[in-house]
Amino acid sequence: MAKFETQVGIVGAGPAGLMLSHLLDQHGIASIVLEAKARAYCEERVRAGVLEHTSVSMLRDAGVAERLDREGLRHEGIDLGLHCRLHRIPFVELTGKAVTVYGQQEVVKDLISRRLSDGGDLRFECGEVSLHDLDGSRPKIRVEKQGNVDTICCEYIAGCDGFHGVSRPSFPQGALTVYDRTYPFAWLGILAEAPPSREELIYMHHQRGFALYSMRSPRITRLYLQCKPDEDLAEWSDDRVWSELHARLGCLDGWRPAEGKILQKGVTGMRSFVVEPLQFCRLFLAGDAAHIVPPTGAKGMNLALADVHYLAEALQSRYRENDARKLDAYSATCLRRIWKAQRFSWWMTSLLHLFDDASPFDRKRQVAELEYVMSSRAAATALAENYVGLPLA
Ligand code: RFL
Ligand code: PHB
Repeated sequence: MAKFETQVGIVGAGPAGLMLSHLLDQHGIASIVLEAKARAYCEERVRAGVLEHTSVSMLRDAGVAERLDREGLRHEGIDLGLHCRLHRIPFVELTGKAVTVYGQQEVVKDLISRRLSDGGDLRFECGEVSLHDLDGSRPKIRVEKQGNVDTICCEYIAGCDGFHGVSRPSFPQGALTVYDRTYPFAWLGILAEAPPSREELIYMHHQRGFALYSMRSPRITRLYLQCKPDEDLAEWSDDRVWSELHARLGCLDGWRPAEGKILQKGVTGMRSFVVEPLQFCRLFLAGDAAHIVPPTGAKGMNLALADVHYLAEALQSRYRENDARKLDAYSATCLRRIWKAQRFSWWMTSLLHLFDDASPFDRKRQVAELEYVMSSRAAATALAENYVGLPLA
């Protein structure tokens, strides 16, 4: 049984927890990061792939973008597809900004390596975590592993432990309001060893269901198909996946996604979820611990980074100037941006997917909306400015 002291205890070593620990360190604030999984697991988990302009700037300002700047793929637009007609949304022309394709696990690798080389205290495979004395002046994190119990005494705790973590359930009963929406479909995603055969992403609305063409690197493509929420992967042979991708993405100009060995296959559920507030006494939630967006707007990892930007700034004011006003405003500040990202992610999802319960009126309206975005500079600009990332301030 050992006792440790730190200023900020951070639960979770995803993008939110790692970036928070790094930003705090840059301001001389100590933290300990507790992560349930092994380092290799965190570094290999394939998830998000698109970084907003805003996130890239944040990673650059924090001095952790060296590899991102070398290996990240700058994308200056996306294609929207309607029944195999493609229409480009030119981000740079409309907003002056671009996005960068760079896997979440690469961001995680870069942050872990930087924290370790800076002497950071990251504890992987930490064991069972529980939070205590949250309403006192010294909240504690208890970590139990094989009968051994460590106690981390903190001044603040950051719950960055994702949707299934312990931080959100540690709020007292009734302290949180939940806003939740599930969607009647999911995404079947594959990672394929095939060089991208186009330079930009395609978001395709198709009568067989939505499809997304994406990529990770000059060697790897990432593709998704709208499927049932309870889709059985066993029914999806590699051949069936490719033939469905060709059916939905094959375009009138003769383009087809290049095939390659399928390295990974998975089904991702779709939901919109927010809790309010993000704070209980000295516990603060950030990232997926507080909110989930459907992946259609590519916002999840970006929102997690934005939350910890605000939290690091607030803790810095608290420690440097003994000014707790930003900390008190943390929840409201984040939620304003979170709800805008929620709205955008819901809108992109509603625009592009087939809804089984849609009436003929709904379907006509949906196609009209897509045609409007494809034909109006104002509508395309609204999409572009949300996709590249709303400003942080
Ligand atoms: P994470 O990454 O889930 O990290 C939380 C960490 O906490 C650990 N943990 C615990 N540790 C200790 N004790 C406990 N009791 C613990 N419980 C959990 C976990 O092991 C984990 O390491 O949350 P964070 O940092 O908030 O980051 C959020 C992002 O991971 C997430 O929003 C994105 O991946 C969502 N997402 C996308 N976001 C984007 O910005 N752009 C995209 O293009 C994008 N595409 C996606 C996505 C998510 C997807 N899936 C798989 C859900 C595509 C997909 C398919
Ligand atoms: C991805 O490459 O995994 C990806 C890209 C864009 C999205 C969602 C996921 O909207």
